[in-house]
Amino acid sequence: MNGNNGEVRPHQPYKTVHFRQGRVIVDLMLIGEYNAGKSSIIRRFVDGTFDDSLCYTIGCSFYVKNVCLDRSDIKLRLWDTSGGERYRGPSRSEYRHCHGVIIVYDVTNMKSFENIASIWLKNIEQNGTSDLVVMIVGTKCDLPGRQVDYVTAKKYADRLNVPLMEISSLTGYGIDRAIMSAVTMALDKIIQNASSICEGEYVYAKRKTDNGCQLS
Ligand SMILES: Nc1nc2c(ncn2[C@@H]2O[C@H](COP(=O)(O)OP(=O)(O)OP(=O)(O)O)[C@@H](O)[C@H]2O)c(=O)[nH]1
Ligand SMILES: [Mg+2]
Repeated sequence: MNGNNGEVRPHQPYKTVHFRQGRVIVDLMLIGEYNAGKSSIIRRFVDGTFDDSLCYTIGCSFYVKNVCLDRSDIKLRLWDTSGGERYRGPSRSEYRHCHGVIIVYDVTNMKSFENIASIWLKNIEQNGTSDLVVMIVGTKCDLPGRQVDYVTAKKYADRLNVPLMEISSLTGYGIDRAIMSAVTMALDKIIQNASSICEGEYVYAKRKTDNGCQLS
């Protein structure tokens, strides 16, 4: 998979969304506790592989995969971040590159779940844009010794009105579904904010016209 630390311009809302030419870019950032499993999720989704000796992440870099949603090509950039003690979440300028955030916790580590409220959501509140879509993902659900049960986590997420899914990068369970749900949520927001859409067969066209947006 290709990491990239190059400059990426912050997002401006799309004036016209061109689905046909595959020019729509969706940026999702993964945040969460040190060792929670963020890089492994990206690796599994982008490369289809799992490495049990993955090194911790330093800084912030992105990985690209072209995905297809409702017959439209979308360029997905997944931003990997560090969960280390010295990094307590993305800065304002890092959030400005992104449409959505996936908060990752480890189901075998209660602290990684408790820190969602005390660190990661606070960080989003302080630095995130108002348009950011948020999803919570509990990973490593293949492992024994679970500390966070699904029902508790789901109730918590429901109270926040944020979707929650459990996944495993080792087995691949739930990975595609979780990432593609986040892409769909982000795309909905992009479309809501656009003033026109050039979509060909795109099924979102219906929703767009419902919102009073012009189709070209
Ligand atoms: N069994 C199992 N192990 C996992 C899973 N996901 C990650 N791991 C392991 O957990 C450790 C940490 O995974 P990373 O993906 O590096 O975690 P991270 O959140 O990127 O960590 P930082 O970059 O330090 O913030 C690695 O040893 C992974 O192999 C999973 O779904 N199942
Ligand atoms: Mg990492």
